[in-house]
Amino acid sequence: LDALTTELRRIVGAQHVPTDRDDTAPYATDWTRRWRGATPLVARPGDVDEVAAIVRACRAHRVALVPQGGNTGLVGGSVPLAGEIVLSTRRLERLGDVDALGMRVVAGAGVTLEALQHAVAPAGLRFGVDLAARGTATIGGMVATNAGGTHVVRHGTMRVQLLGVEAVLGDGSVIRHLRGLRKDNTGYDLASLLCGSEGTLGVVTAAALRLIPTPRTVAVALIGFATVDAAVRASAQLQHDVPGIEAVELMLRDGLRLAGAHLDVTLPAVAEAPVTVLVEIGVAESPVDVLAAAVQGLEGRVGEPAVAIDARSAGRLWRLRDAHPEAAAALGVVHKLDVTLPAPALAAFVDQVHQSVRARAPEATCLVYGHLGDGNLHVNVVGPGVTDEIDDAVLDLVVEAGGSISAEHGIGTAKRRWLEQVRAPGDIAAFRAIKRALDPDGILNPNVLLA
Ligand code: FAD
Ligand code: 2HG
Ligand code: ZN
Repeated sequence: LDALTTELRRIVGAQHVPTDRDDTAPYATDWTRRWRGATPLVARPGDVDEVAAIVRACRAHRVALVPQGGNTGLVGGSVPLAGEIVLSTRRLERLGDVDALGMRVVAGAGVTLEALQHAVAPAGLRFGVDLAARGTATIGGMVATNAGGTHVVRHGTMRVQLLGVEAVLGDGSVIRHLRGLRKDNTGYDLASLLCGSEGTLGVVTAAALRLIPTPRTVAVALIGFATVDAAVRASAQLQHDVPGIEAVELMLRDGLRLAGAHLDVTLPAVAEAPVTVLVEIGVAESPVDVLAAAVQGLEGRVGEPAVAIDARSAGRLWRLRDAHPEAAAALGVVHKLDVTLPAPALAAFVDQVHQSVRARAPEATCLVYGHLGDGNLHVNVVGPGVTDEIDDAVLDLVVEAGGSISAEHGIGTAKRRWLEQVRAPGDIAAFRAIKRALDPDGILNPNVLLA
């Protein structure tokens, strides 16, 4: 390791290879605090050549590395759990000029989502993926996890925004396809392959990204319902009837109360409903009329919806939704299950999951919220008696219902033991063949995805 440290210091400069425990500790614990490891050093390269040199050095010394961006991942994939070194991409912060005509931009892997949002806004453009960790999550990490977030229902996941990547593969070679054309059928789609690979195939160093026009007007409504079933039906009806649906998010009364208390804000009256749905539409004209008419037609509603048409009050409603993970984290170390359910099975699942947690850990808090429009629920379980057995019980329910055990956060370390049960043997064999081809010595993120 001493020889490797010397070599890495030569590559990136000594100041970018911290080895003191105090300096490396923040890189070794994840956002949830559930996954804690240790690392002998962190390497912080400043460009793609340095990344390639680091990967080659690690390969020569047979030392594994964990790529890390903002360290906001929620499945334990971004931290060194078995003494790996950490390759931090945060210095890869170069952001290219915004191409307003082609509606695209090239961003370094270390650019935060928020920095990207600020950079493209003056051109009347925005980025199709948004999530509450925007201040810290990086473009590289979002590519690596195929992040979803709150606008997938309209714009798709990270993969849909991706026009190309630059990356260093596990064998130290560089792939680069950053022309960023909308249509470009010239061979295998390596960007798509790297997207969602969770740092196991290559270190993403830059991405060419699709941008979208900022809608002229936006309206948000928080609508109350008596049951999850009514909310599921409303979600489908809204998506059928209303143009420009940007988000359809689910919250339950206890989660909203917790978020309100965490933010120290008064909740709108509709928050008293057992179930609430936050809907955003982005359209050219008169969003209020469109939304009001659509809301009137929904069955199973409770109370008067809170409606926002100016950015400040829309922001206030969104903050209640965004604060859910933070508010849950304030209760302790949260077990997070990020799952997709088929729409017809979603309401029953919400009941079953509460029952299942109550039976196993009666004093635990179980919060369910998420991206209703995509059938993506976040089950957060925290408190006394929460064990891996609860994770298993929840994921069993998901599999029985024909859902997915990972909607948007990935497999990471947290769900690795589940992968072989949910993917066909042929799929797993193909995964392994790809892994062997691109990372022949298995030095990239060895604790993640494949056992
Ligand atoms: P990290 O946490 O650093 O890494 C995540 C994974 O990607 C790890 O496996 C890591 O090894 C790998 N990786 C990171 N950078 C690279 C790179 N350059 N090349 C190769 N591999 C790399 N996720 C959603 O999908 N939707 C949400 O709505 C959402 N909301 C969130 C809200 C909060 C409050 C928090 C804390 C997290 C949320 N997340 C959400 C999870 C997280 O923000 C995403 O997974 C995000 O994409 C991670 O980005 P990051 O830069 O922090 O990556
Ligand atoms: C969200 O949608 C994030 O808020 C985080 O994906 C979910 O913390 C979670 O479980
Ligand atoms: Zn989410």
